[in-house]
This record gives sequence, C-alpha cells and structure tokens, in this order.
Amino acid sequence: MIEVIGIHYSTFARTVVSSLRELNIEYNQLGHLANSPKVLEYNPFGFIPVFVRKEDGKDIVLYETSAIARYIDSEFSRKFRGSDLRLEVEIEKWISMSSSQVFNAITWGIVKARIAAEKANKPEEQIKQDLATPNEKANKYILILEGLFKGPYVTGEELTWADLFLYPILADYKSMPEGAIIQRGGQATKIAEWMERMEQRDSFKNTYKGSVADLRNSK
Ligand SMILES: N[C@@H](CCC(=O)N[C@@H](CS)C(=O)NCC(=O)O)C(=O)O
Repeated sequence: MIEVIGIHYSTFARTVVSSLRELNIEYNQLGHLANSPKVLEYNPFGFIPVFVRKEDGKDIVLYETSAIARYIDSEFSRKFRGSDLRLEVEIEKWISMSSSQVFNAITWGIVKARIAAEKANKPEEQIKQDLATPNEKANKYILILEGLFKGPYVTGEELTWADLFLYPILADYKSMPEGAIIQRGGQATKIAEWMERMEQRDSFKNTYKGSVADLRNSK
C-alpha cells in the first residue's frame, strides 16, 4: 500500500497523487500539514509530500517530489519521463523550473500572499495594489513558459512530469484575479487552453477537492 502524506492543497502533493491516479495505482492520502508531527516523523525538513510504500513490514520512505517521481518511474512506469534523452532532459528542465522559479514567483509571490492578505481582512483594493509588482514578475514568467510551451502538452504530444509539476501551481493561480493571464481569453493562450485540457483529465478532476482553487471557488 502507498501512503502520500500531505494536505490536499499542497501543489507538490497534488503532483504525486495525480501521477498515481494517471497510472491507476492505489494510494491513501493522509492530509497532514507541513511541519506537523506526522510529517516530521519522516522528513526532518517538515516538507510535504512524503511518500511511504508499505511492503512486508518494510517501509520505503521518500521525500522531495522529484525523487518520488524517479521512484515512480523505476517502480511503476516511465511513461512520464520521455522516450529519449533529449526529451528526458527537457522534462527535467520543466520540473526544475516549476519547483523553483515558478513555485517561488507564483505560489509564494501570489497565491500564499493573497491567502494571507484575505485572512488578515485586507481590503481587496489594497491586496490588488500590494500584489501588482509581484504579479508583473509572475506574468513575465508565464509569458516565458508560453514561449517554451510545445503543445498540446507541455513538452509535446504526451503528458509528462512537466505537466504534472506545473499544473497544480498554475491551477491555484488561475483561481485568483491575478491569474487572469492564464484564464480563458488571457494573453497566455497556449497555457490557458492547456489548463482546460488538464482540467478534463480524471486525475486532476479527482484531485481538485481540497485544492486552493476548490477552497476559493466553493466559498
Ligand atoms: N523541495 C520540496 C518542496 C515541497 C514543498 O515546498 N512543499 C510545501 C507544500 S506545497 C511545504 O511543505 N512547505 C512547507 C514550508 O515551506 O515550510 C519537494 O520538492 O518536495
């Protein structure tokens, strides 16, 4: 049995569980928060997700999403990793960009910042004003990604880790006013169309519940 430890609104946890759903692998998601005792039991950094495979009394414990992805490739299927070295390194490039600059600019710069500001009951006009400069950077990055985007999926014809790492971050962003650039009719047309394509996949439909987008849209 596989356990994925991490609250449902964690983008990295969503990457892992969506990949398992794409591969029809059973798992149980335990919705613990980052830095909670259960997470710290396994990951001294307190980050989520943690992946635990329980087999014959021996647990395989992994953390760091790109390491979990490697394990899924080698134990279950390489279908998200690309058919040749050129594609494989392209996918790796997207994993790295999503996990660093995109996550920093969008999840930290906009998504978490807006959630914190709303929680503090800041007036909407003030929030928009405070987020204007960070959102210029987020939009700049989105347009860079738009230029690199192959289509119909991020690196071409097939869904890969590039899609699985990027989509959860952008799905949260899209649910906010700052994410207009990737909403229908937004300037990043290829990404906006891809978002809608991704939203139709069962793996993402079934991991929507509890995501930031769900929590906002169901308010
Ligand atoms: N490098 C980690 C990053 C995971 C990560 O940032 N997870 C977030 C939730 S989406 C987290 O645990 N944040 C806790 C914190 O920033 O203290 C990975 O690839 O798994």
